Amino acid sequence: MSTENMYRIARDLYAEIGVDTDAAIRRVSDIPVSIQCWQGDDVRGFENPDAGLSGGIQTTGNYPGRARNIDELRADFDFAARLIPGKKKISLHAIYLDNGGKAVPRDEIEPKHFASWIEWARERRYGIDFNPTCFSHPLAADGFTLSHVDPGVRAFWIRHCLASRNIAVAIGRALGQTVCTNYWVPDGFKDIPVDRAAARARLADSYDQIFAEPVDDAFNLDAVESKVFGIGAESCTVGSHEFYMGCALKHNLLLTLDAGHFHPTEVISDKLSSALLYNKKGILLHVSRPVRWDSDHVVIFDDELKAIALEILRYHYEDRIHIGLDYFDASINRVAAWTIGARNMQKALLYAALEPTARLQEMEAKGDYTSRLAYLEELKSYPFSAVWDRYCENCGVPVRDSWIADVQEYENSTLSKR
Ligand code: RNT
Ligand code: ZN
Repeated sequence: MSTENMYRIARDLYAEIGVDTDAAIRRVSDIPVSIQCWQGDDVRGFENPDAGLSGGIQTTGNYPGRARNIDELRADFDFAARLIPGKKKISLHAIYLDNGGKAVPRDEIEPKHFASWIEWARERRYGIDFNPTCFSHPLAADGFTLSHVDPGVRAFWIRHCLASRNIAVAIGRALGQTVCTNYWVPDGFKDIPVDRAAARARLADSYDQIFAEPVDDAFNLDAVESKVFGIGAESCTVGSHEFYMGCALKHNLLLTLDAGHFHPTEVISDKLSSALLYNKKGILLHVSRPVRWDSDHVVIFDDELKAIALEILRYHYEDRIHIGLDYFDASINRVAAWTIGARNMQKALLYAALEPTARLQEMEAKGDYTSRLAYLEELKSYPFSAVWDRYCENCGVPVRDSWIADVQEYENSTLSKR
């Protein structure tokens, strides 16, 4: 059925509460969402796909069809991208390098190892984000990298981060866009340490070295990601939230907030307006779905996802909040996982763009909390889905559930043959 009639009714209904649905669609079409490459192959990469995933993060499940090489990953990503509306970036990790079959030590990676990614992204008008990979490596096997007690190991990871930053700047220059480079290290203690202070001082010193030289903001923005705990590092995470709040302010970096990296009743939607007051640079989001722990489930259209989107749009934070997805589920079709999560992120942004925020804020300012609650609840049953369908149609991507059959077909013809 065509979206036209339903959209017309929805547009009129939203107009009655002062919301311009066409403007909402235009607004959301301009917000890039960075999609994590690592959903496609269970965070293995191409450095050594058989090396297990380490660093206290885990993919569970063995659904058939994971991408085994660079061509398969790109083909799968392209397939998903055709099903997802909106502006896209791909977030790459250093281990997704194109080394032409020749092993390159992680502290020697160069922009040329990402040249084919740049060309691929340029043709498709995708932006790129970047991540040094400080896990799944023999020198990270004991759980420490940038805070390692051995100066030689620590120096190796500093060189890897510097090499990654250099690659990110080169990508940004080549594509004429801004890369967000995210630093996350798994460093932490399984059991209660007696010198967490020294570990944190070493981590701080590593970042002093990594961020010593400024780079051009137009091409690269560095971001640092905290965490509360990891598997095998339950007692103390060296790079805690407080650590990185200070680190980001000191070095003028983006603060990365991952939805799964806080205590289970804490939500990142509430943190944005506080963090941005003091951190003028901005925030990188790792939108994820923690189920009881940092489980990295596929993002669904739940209250917290809507709250994140609402908080971004209510205060016009689009320029300072960079939206990235970070989840990895190996128990379902991975192309579907990409599509479901990214469509949901887009859906939440559009949902937020349809809020009559100024009116609600007026009620709140007057102390009329009754009306605020009443309207917030009534808004939930406005015909949002008709606007969403229209947005998908405008973007030339499948409307409603029609994409599911496409993915099943791709599974039958391609993924299941791997
Ligand atoms: C780990 C962090 C980190 C990774 C990716 C692969 O807990 O969330 O961002 O998930 O870099
Ligand atoms: Zn993350």
